[in-house]
Amino acid sequence: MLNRNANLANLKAGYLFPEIARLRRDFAALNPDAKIISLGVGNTTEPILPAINHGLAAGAQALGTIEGYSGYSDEGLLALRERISTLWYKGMFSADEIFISDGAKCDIGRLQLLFGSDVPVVVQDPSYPVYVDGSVLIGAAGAWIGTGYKGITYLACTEENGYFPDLSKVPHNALIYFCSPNNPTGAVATKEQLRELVCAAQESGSLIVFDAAYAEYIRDPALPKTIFEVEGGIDCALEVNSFSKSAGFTGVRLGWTVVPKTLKYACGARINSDWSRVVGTIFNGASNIAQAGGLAALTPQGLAEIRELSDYYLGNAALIRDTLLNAGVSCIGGDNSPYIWAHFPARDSWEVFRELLEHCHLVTTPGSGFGPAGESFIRFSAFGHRAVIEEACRRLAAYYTSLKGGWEKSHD
Ligand code: PL4
Repeated sequence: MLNRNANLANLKAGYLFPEIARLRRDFAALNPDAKIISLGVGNTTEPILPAINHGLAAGAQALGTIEGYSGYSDEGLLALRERISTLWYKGMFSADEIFISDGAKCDIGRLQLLFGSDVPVVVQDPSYPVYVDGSVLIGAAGAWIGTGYKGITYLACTEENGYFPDLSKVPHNALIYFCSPNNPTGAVATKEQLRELVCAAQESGSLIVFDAAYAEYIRDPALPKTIFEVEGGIDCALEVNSFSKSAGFTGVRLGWTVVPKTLKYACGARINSDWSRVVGTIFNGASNIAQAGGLAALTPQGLAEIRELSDYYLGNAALIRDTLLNAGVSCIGGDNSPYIWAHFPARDSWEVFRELLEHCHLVTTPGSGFGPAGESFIRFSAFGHRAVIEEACRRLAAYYTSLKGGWEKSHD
């Protein structure tokens, strides 16, 4: 019999989102008449808009013709890489610094192979659980000690620090995961804050993995959409991004990673060359149909559709946020991101999760699933059909009204 990879045994619990899906199933089995609404997993719900969908369909059609057929394209279509460079980065990267992927999450998992198991890992707390769980899988997280892993530095992002962490705790030569707009808090770092982050990385010899999966939700033009807007970012950061939440490609699967050639390891070798080697070895390229859709998404019409779709979800977010605020629940996010981060002081996140499921038949995500600083918070996702979101808001409002005296008083 084979030994189990010891790193797997180090995982504290099941992956957050399947756990939530399991709890939903259990509740539905016991309450078959309940009309459960999910504001939990950040999964898109709206149809792909026409110009982008036409790109996908045309991509599929082309495969049935001699001229249009294509096979493997490991590194991604040249035209797509060039368009991403032009549109997102003002042409500052050559095509061989942009790698097309099957999604940001998949690249985050593969990126961890570059740095081995000895690298100190830094995360915003709270943050998307893949950064921590992926680090556990490659043996970089160490043992579980109470509320976190020994090898991970958790940088608390709280109301007190405006959801931007104290960077003085970044260890030397670390891998820093930084997500803006942040999942789950919805907070977006300002340009000045990203400058601080870049300085902290440079001073500590660290590398930033900047996750910009929600950048298309930024509406405030003063807020940066990429780490490369900040001087020095190119020397200490790589960036992952995705078509999932912008074009509705959560199921189609398409993303990209920028690995500037300026990035080097301590030994002087180029990170870009190793990344090319890693993806060339264990990834066979994104679907050519998805890439045809990606190209369509980056035409003027496609970009207008991205805007329309993200506006729709931001409209949902505003409804949820206003409902919570009217009920006296303090929350942030939802203005430049599809998530609302709601505070339930002194409450256990999972307890609030169960309460919302039982009383409102709403599935949410408990904040503690995103890190220790997420305790007492609940993340509400704004992905859903408008009518469903409105119904969820009615239930929330009715529930809080029924608590007579308000949410906080009934839970003192
Ligand atoms: C549930 C900060 C969602 N099964 O679709 P991808 O791979 O291009 O992007 C995934 C991703 C990357 N970076 C951030 C993200 O928040 C996400 C998606 N997160 C959520 O509810 O937090 C979907 C989660 C999915 C998963 O595990 O990713």
